[in-house]
Amino acid sequence: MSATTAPTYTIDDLVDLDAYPLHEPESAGYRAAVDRARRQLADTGCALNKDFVRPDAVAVLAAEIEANKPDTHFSVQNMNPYFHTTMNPDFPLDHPVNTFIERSSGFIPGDSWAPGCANDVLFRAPEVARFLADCLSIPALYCYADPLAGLTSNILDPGQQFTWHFDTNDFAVTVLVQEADEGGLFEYVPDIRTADDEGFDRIAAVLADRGEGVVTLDLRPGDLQIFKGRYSLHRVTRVSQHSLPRHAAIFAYTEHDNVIGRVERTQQLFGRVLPEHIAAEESRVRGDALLD
Ligand SMILES: O=C(O)CCC(=O)C(=O)O
Ligand SMILES: [Fe+2]
Repeated sequence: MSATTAPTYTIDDLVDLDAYPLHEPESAGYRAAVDRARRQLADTGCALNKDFVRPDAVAVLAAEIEANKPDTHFSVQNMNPYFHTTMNPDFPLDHPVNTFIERSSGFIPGDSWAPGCANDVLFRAPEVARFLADCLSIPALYCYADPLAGLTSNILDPGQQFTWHFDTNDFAVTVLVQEADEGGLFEYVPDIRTADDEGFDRIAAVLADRGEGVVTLDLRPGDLQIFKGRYSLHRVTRVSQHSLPRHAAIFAYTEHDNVIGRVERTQQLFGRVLPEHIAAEESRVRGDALLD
């Protein structure tokens, strides 16, 4: 490797393979890790794989995010839990559809990462995808094919918050890389809606800060979080003005191959769309009838 070649990483550089033997899926250690995650997912819709990333690798992930941070697309908007920003006259004024709260955060887009960098290797490693699929009890997982939203980093600088929302993808996988020292907490309400019940009353209560069942996750740098964000309302609380920024690596996977994001959402989160997004919009087949 020449001095000018960027380092490339392998899974054993990045993951604590003693605690999470991803390379030995028949081992007792692997089964134990999968069983623990399955129990957590069944109980709360969220599996927390503590210290999944090796401490020295967390520092590499952090340095890559810091280096790519100038590419962050920051945006501030008042949005409802479905990422909409305009009133809908079909619903009452105090309805969740017409409740708009500040989201002020940024994303480093998928096309910022050098292939072979630590964030990219961790996201694309087949061992990681297999482990995640096993934890989720599904046959296989594919990297989200979206060129901007597949591998991202969610950036919350001091003063910023990511308000209550649902994800478009069924599962989200997050590695917290740098925690805020004040604020920036991940909060969620497990399974507040289902594919055929929007759960508007429960959601309205949470948005009004009198919700039931809000869980604050004990998420620390290096932890790998598996989260069912399509049905669980969630947010990142405001990072205090004097805090360190909060940086998380977000790995988006799908159950089907070749899934790509909506034009409107992509524009909202990344400030631009690519030709792939426009082409996909024309041939889209929806999996459910939820608002979004
Ligand atoms: O930064 C996080 O921990 C998750 C943020 C989030 O919910 C999202 O990006 O959809
Ligand atoms: Fe989310």
